Amino acid sequence: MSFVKFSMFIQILGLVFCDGLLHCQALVHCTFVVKEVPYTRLCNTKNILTVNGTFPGPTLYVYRGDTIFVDVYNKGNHNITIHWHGVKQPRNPWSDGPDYITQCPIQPGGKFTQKIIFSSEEGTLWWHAHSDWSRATVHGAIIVYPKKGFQYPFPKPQAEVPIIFGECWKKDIVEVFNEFLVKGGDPNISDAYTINGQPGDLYPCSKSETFKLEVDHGKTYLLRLINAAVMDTLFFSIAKHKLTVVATDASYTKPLTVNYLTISPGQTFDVLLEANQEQDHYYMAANIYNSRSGGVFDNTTTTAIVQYSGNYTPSSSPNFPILPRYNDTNSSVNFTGSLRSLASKDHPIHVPLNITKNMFFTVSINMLPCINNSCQGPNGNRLSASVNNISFEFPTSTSILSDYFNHVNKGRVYGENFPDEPPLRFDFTAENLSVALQMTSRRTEVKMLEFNSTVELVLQGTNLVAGNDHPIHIHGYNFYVVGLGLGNFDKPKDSLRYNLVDPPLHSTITVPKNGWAAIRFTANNPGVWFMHCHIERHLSWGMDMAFIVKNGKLPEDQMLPPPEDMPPC
Ligand SMILES: *[C@@H]1O[C@H](CO)[C@@H](O)[C@H](O)[C@H]1NC(C)=O
Ligand SMILES: *[C@@H]1O[C@H](CO)[C@@H](O)[C@H](O)[C@H]1NC(C)=O
Ligand SMILES: *[C@@H]1O[C@H](CO)[C@@H](O)[C@H](O)[C@H]1NC(C)=O
Ligand SMILES: *[C@@H]1O[C@H](CO)[C@@H](O)[C@H](O)[C@H]1NC(C)=O
Ligand SMILES: *[C@@H]1O[C@H](CO)[C@@H](O)[C@H](O)[C@H]1NC(C)=O
Ligand SMILES: *[C@@H]1O[C@H](CO)[C@@H](O)[C@H](O)[C@H]1NC(C)=O
Ligand SMILES: *[C@@H]1O[C@H](CO)[C@@H](O)[C@H](O)[C@H]1NC(C)=O
Ligand SMILES: *[C@@H]1O[C@H](CO)[C@@H](O)[C@H](O)[C@H]1NC(C)=O
Ligand SMILES: *[C@@H]1O[C@H](CO)[C@@H](O)[C@H](O)[C@H]1NC(C)=O
Ligand SMILES: *[C@@H]1O[C@H](CO)[C@@H](O)[C@H](O)[C@H]1NC(C)=O
Ligand SMILES: *[C@@H]1O[C@H](CO)[C@@H](O)[C@H](O)[C@H]1NC(C)=O
Ligand SMILES: *[C@@H]1O[C@H](CO)[C@@H](O)[C@H](O)[C@H]1NC(C)=O
Ligand SMILES: [Cu+2]
Repeated sequence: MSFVKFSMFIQILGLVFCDGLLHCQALVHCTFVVKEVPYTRLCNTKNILTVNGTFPGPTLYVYRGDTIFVDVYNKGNHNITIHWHGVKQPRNPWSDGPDYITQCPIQPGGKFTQKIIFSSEEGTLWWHAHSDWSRATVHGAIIVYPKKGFQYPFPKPQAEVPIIFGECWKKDIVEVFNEFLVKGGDPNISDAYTINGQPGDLYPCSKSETFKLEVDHGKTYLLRLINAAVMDTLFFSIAKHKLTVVATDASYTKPLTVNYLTISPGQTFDVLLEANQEQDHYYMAANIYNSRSGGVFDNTTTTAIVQYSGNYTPSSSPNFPILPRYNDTNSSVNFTGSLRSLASKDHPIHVPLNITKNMFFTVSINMLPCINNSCQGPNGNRLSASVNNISFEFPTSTSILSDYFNHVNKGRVYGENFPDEPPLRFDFTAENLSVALQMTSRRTEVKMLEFNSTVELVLQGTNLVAGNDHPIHIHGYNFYVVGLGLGNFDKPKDSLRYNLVDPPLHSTITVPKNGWAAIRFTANNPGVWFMHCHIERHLSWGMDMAFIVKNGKLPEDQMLPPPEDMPPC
């Protein structure tokens, strides 16, 4: 096991342009020079919160099984926490990051040393802020190489390139967030999507800085895709080139060759790109997959360029890829449903077959009564969201983890009665659902799980208020997606069609609009682990809950003690 220390400085800077991505290689002590670079994006200049002055922030490079330490210094003006997305952190929820779930925020001027324990992850992950919506600009890639001496389960690529999708607003994200809280409706839509921090040619003021990937004809490149967008699922494609998915959420898949892919906020894909077309320049592009009917959405398109090396006369403008239409649910579900685990001798899978804990959770958009008659949700209500009709309320005085660990009187900031089932069975995906069903209420409830229980959880989307896709992310675990479908889950019928042979292993799964996903995992990582929709407005509305996985009997099945420098509330 190698122990490496990195430092991160969070600062507010003028917008900076990150020319390529800045790296921090495991085992090598590296220094970043933080500097301000004048930059005008989307024809306006503003300040953004970053790590080390770059957007996206620095990439962390580690080997499978490494443990690293990151000293996070908050030199900005906002409370912040950092989450290591998709890193299971065995027995160590202390460094997981979601504010008021596992820690109090790092306040301006504060510092927190986070210990990040990698275990079976291998591939692409990412880190991001986990407090309010600051993750919009506070994020970066994590690349987990195979252990030294081991190879990828595919031919070694010529080069590896993080492709990080972002989403930005002309206004400060804090203003957008605060206005959203006050008005109780949908937040303003974004003004642009980005690839590695750049909106691309199709936006004003952005052409010259479009991200460019130079390729040699005949070589293969590993693209490490990360959707760090705040709200939106994206379709992605490269003109005239096929993409071969080889991993998702840092777990290998059977090679899946596609013309486009769908990537939800929170998800990552490792994708091989073979530079096998005519020497020329080609667009890679991403735009929204918006499953919600009606309403406005950001329908702009972000682009980057794939540029072949050599002497040739390129076509006058780059070829443009064909992307599915914004409302093409079939294309979205078809891609998600086509993924399979590699499930090889070197990369075996362990799907729980004997289930000891069955749960069924509805994920819904809801409404709350408006207390001051000025809310912008439907019928003057406040928009909200829930899991099993409980709209999650964040504690404010301490974290759930701290309360749990210190055996504070049960019920101080959370209850232990999160239900296994929704309070009411109804036709979840019916076209017209009564307003009475759409209302919800707010509470802080967790689900207690016995150590080592084998869990099946069916996540059911509903059509309350507005059916929508929900990319559900679970901290501390990844899980096998044994089934996925549209409509209401029908256990006798649908469970017969489960894939128990090579289901994909995810840490974020998109529950399709008016559809369901069935997942399985073994609850062998003790701690407090947040589960939430990775669409930020849904998270803020309460589409969240937490699991508390109890300690096992053996010392190695128990939570590690807290570090001494946990940020205070
Ligand atoms: C961030 O910047 C600090 C100070 O400039 C530097 O020491 C550190 O190595 C950088 N962190 C990473 C992850 O590159
Ligand atoms: C949100 O959009 C409205 C209408 O376009 C505009 O008046 C308002 O200033 C915007 N707010 C923010 C924070 O961008
Ligand atoms: C309405 O109530 C919400 C929630 O308490 C509050 O955030 C908002 O400021 C209020 N709006 C007005 C106009 O008073
Ligand atoms: C995108 O939205 C704009 C403004 O609402 C509209 O004029 C345009 O037609 C839309 N484009 C597409 C491709 O839907
Ligand atoms: C998608 O939207 C177009 C109009 O923009 C509409 O004609 C089409 O029927 C929609 N498709 C689906 C599957 O809703
Ligand atoms: C989507 O797929 C279903 C089932 O394959 C089919 O019935 C439906 O017509 C398709 N919808 C569109 C818009 O292609
Ligand atoms: C995806 O679409 C292809 C072609 O229409 C079809 O053969 C395949 O079964 C679909 N897969 C899923 C998972 O829907
Ligand atoms: C399944 O698990 C239960 C509870 O742990 C146990 O009693 C039972 O023997 C197991 N069944 C099989 C087939 O392993
Ligand atoms: C749903 O409600 C709309 C408007 O009230 C009505 O036109 C439509 O027929 C209803 N659909 C169903 C399936 O009841
Ligand atoms: C959810 O709970 C609220 C009260 O908190 C109730 O009014 C509503 O009918 C419930 N909805 C469902 C779908 O259970
Ligand atoms: C947990 O499950 C694993 C695998 O099924 C088993 O090897 C181990 O003994 C179990 N531990 C406890 C404490 O039950
Ligand atoms: C920052 O965090 C502290 C500790 O939890 C809290 O008291 C304070 O209100 C927070 N500040 C803001 C602006 O949220
Ligand atoms: Cu959601």
